[in-house]
Amino acid sequence: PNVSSLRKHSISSKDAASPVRRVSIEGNIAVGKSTFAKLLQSASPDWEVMTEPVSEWQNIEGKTSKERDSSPHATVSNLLQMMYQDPQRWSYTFQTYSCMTRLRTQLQPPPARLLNSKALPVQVYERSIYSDRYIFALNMFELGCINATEWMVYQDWHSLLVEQFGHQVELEGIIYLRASPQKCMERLKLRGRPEEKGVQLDYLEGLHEQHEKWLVEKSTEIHFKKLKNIPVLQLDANMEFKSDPEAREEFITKVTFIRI
Ligand code: TTP
Repeated sequence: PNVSSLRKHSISSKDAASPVRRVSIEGNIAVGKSTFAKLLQSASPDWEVMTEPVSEWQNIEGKTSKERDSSPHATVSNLLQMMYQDPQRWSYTFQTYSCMTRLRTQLQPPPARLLNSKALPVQVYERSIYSDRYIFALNMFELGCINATEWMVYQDWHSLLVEQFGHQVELEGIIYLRASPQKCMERLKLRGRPEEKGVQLDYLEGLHEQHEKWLVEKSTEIHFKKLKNIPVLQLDANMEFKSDPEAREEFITKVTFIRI
């Protein structure tokens, strides 16, 4: 199927269980997923982006929102920074939290504007609960930053979450923004997120390999049947699609018309 045919399909299934189609944008750190997501959103009112909850990983308050109101001095932790500073100690905790916060975000109902749309709404996710597991957590396990017991526990609860909630965040397709690790490194430096200062090229190379194995070579051992058959649209994200209008146009055209 292509995205436009997915849209046709969704006309007839508008009253079915899920009134929206969902697509996930995948790709290496700093490849430009959020830039691309904004581009899609601006290209059509029927596309709605669910952004990644990175700021929650940078500011964890050890209290519920109610408790926070009555105690403004709660400690704030930056789990993203803790993970980069001491990956052996914090990777498991980070991966638990990033997956949980993502699921919570993605489970939120689409805005009324989208549901009332006469057209065919598409929700665009920046990453998915699948890249949490098959890119990052797996990579950390292979690097020895998540130990065998933590990996077992992670996979166990992850599978349970997918079994229980997977149908509510089910994907129609994946858009893979594919760029060289060197290009991602350039963009990472340009953006200058303080927590990522110590990220080395070999870490990005490892993550690139994980994306290739999952989305191109299809050699990652995937535990969910539906995920194995999801169409993947690959886009050459080495192109400067942030600043080059032609590249942007090409991407939009491909997403709308090309088979994925
Ligand atoms: P990304 O999800 O790659 O987001 P990004 O802001 O780099 O994307 P883009 O520039 O393409 O829009 O990662 C955000 C940060 O969180 C990054 O430092 C990597 C880290 N991270 C992990 O370590 N483990 C994870 O499971 C995830 C999802 C992110």
